[in-house]
Formats: sequence, C-alpha cells, structure tokens
Amino acid sequence: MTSPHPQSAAPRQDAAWLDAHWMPYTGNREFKANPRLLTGAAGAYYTTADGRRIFDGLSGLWCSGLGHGRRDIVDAVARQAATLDYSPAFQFGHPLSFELANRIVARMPQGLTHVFFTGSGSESADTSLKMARAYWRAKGRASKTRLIGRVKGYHGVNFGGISVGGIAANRKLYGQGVEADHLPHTQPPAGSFCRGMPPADGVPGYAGAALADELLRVIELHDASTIAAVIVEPFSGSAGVVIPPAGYLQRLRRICTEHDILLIFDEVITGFGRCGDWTGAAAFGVTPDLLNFAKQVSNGVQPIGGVVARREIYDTYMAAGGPDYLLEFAHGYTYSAHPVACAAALATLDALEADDAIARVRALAPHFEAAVHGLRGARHVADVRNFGLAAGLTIDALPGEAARRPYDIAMAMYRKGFYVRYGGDTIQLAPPFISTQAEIDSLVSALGDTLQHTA
Ligand code: PXG
Ligand code: PLP
Repeated sequence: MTSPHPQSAAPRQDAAWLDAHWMPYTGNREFKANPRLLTGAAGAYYTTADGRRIFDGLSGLWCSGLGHGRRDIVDAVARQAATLDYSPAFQFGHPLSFELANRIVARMPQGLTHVFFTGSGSESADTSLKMARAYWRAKGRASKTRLIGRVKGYHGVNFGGISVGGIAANRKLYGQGVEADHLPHTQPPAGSFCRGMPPADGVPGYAGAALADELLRVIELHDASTIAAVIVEPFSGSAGVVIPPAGYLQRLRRICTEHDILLIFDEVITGFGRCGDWTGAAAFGVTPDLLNFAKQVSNGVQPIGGVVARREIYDTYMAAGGPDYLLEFAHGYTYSAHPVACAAALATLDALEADDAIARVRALAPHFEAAVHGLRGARHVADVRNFGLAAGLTIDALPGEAARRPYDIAMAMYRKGFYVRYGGDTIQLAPPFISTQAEIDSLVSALGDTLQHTA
C-alpha cells in the first residue's frame, strides 16, 4: 500500500487504509466509516483533517490542561531527545529523573517522599498494588494480599487494575483476575444535582455518611489479615465524575489506619491541577500511603506516570533488601523515567507554576460549576456532578440502549466544533485550565443546544 506523505498531503481516510490500526476503546467499525482525524493542536483547540477547529472539552483525555503546542514543553522535549534520547532504566540513571522526583515530592502532601516512575496510569495502578503486597510480605505479614477497589472505579486496563476496577464492561470479558473485593460507589441518586461534594447526609435516598463504613463490612467478611490495600480515586473520573460525600475519604483513612491496610489514591485524573490543587489528596484533605499519577504530569506530551510512596514503605523495602548489590523491588518498565518524558514533565511543572495554573483552576471552577448546573432541566439530563474543572452528566437512557444518547450527543457536539467525552450513560467535561469563561459558556451552551435536539 502506498503511503501519502503525512505532512504535505491531506491524510488518507478511506476504510481500507484505516483498517490496519486496531484502535483502543473505540468503535472501530463506526470510526473507520466516519473517521475523526485530528491533525494539529494549539492552545485549547484541535484542528481536524478537514480543517475545522474543535474546542478541546476534555483536555485531550484529561491530560492537557495547559493547552496544546506549548513552546516551552515542545522545546524541552526536542532538546532532551537530541541530548540523551534513551538511557537504560535499570541499574543506570540520568539527572532528570532525580530532579523530577524531587520536584514532584515537593508538590505532594507531607509524608509522601519517594517516586517510582511508570509509563502510564495503568502501569501506576499495577505498580501500586504490587508495592502494597510485597510491603506486607517484607513486614512478615504475607497473608495480606487482598485488594479492595470500589464499584465504578477505574484503574486502567492491566490485570491488577481491572481486578480492583468497578466498571463492569472493563472486567467481565477477561475471566479470573487478582483477588479483590469492592466497596460500593458513592454516586448520589440521579436528580440530586450535587454541586461539588455531596453533603455527608441530607441528600434524599443517599446514606453518604455510612458509605465509608462499608469498608468495615468488607473487613469483617475477609479479615484485615488478608487485606493489603484499598484503592480509590479521590473522585472517579471515567465513571462520569463521581465525588465522594463530605467526610468519606477521612473515614476511609481512619479505618485503613486502624486495621493496618494501605490506602492508595489513584490520582491519574485528579493530580496536578484538575482539582484546583496539586493533588486530590490536598483538595480533599486526606493523605494516602501511596499516590498514583500520570496524564497531567506531562501535559499529555509524553507518556509518563508514577507512584509516590510514604517514607516508611520505601524504608521497609530497603531494610528487607538483603545485600546491597541486590535489588529491593523486582519491578520496573523499560520506559520507567524515560528521559524525554522526564523532560516533558519538568517543563510541565515549570509551566503549571509559571502560569499559576492551580489558582486559575480555582478561579474558573465556580463559573464552570454554575454553567454546567445550568443544564439542570435540559432535555435528557438526569444528573450533573462537578469538582474543580471536571463535570459529569448522567443522560436518561433510551430503552435498552443506555450508551446510545451519550454517543449521539458527543458526535453532534463534534460536528458543532466541540470535543466532549462520552462513556456509559454519561457525558464528561474537563476543559483546559487555560479556558476562558467565554469558552466555558460556549461549550456548555452548545451542549444545551445539542441536548435539546437529541432524540
Ligand atoms: N487510573 C485512573 C484513575 C484513570 O483515570 C488510569 C488509571 C489509566 O491510565 P492510562 O494512562 O493507562 O490510560 C486512568 C485513565 C475517560 C478516560 O474519558 C479516562 C482515562 C483514560 C482514558 C479515558 O474517562 N483514565
Ligand atoms: N515482553 C518482553 C518479551 C520483553 O523483553 C519486555 C521487556 O524487556 C517486556 C515484555 C516488558 O516491556 P516494558 O518494559 O516496556 O513494559
């Protein structure tokens, strides 16, 4: 097959050409019949192959909050690729990973002190789960292996992550996973239209204050001597932006501490600005034992993620490591702390600071909240939830086709020049931190208009 020059000519978009790429989390048959090819990006906008400008209403996939094509990040990547394009991840080091680890630790809640790098959020999830199990083994408590996730949780697509994950479609096809159990989700009933955190109680039909105590039930069932860790997202992103009720994370923290269970926060979406703070941990005022990150740490420009551990966890591994020429944790990826990805992350942290991005998110969040809750009463809208610069809408299902309307809505939005995410019975919004109030307004107004015209 002859390839058109990708830069100079309009890209080929016929189904025969598109066929060879088996696309991830995509309806391949539909996409290849109606391709949506993006060929450029600058600021808060994508350019399509047919030359249209599309507002990036999900910051890529929750990862490009600073906007696209930033010169400072692009230059850092180019410079690093030309200087040290790859260095072996095992038994050798390069200066950028140490600088990045120090810079990340400085932005973490007090007590999270050691960074293990991965290449993605899924790798971070599985890394944190393995870290938790081997930690207990190192402490002579090898029976602590069970991993507790939460219904509606998303922890990526690897076997550990889908075992603790709680989105049925991501797990049910794949058979036996890792030994796990699940807490109930924290989503208030449709029609609650909670702004930010649901109150501990006071939402009709919603026992917010009791939800964390479900962990006690799980402990009673399995016994704490079999449980290594609890993993939750501070707020669930993929499930449609599900915010925990007030006091919930504090209560989970207390129960985990009392029963010697590690608490893992999966901050792949909540980390590095989306919550109007450096972490969800800071935004919600609770410090986990392990904290996973990815996505926004490099503004999406290079794939990189990681797990930040408490000092005592790191020290436990070091103490149990045997002779010091031996490794302490038999785990790592070829691309752990990839130098070009580290350069992208360092430039991103610089940019987040230079732009005062956290303050910007905080300042924009009330406007965003008011705008999205303005969709209450719009056609098909069963619920709206929000936190920081993230919002999820629950869309009333067509009979027998829960996922149909969200898909129709997202496609209609794309035709209008707006990219939004659809999944399950939800529409998700996560606009760039650099969005203006006017851009938020036009995104939400286009969504309102689209809902009105959706069958
Ligand atoms: N944990 C959490 C909390 C996530 O949100 C992952 C792990 C996996 O990260 P990787 O880098 O392996 O994809 C994620 C990723 C969406 C959407 O629109 C969410 C994610 C990825 C793609 C789309 O809801 N979350
Ligand atoms: N599979 C094989 C055959 C390998 O040799 C390696 C790494 O050396 C891997 C998988 C793991 O790849 P990565 O380190 O990129 O996760």
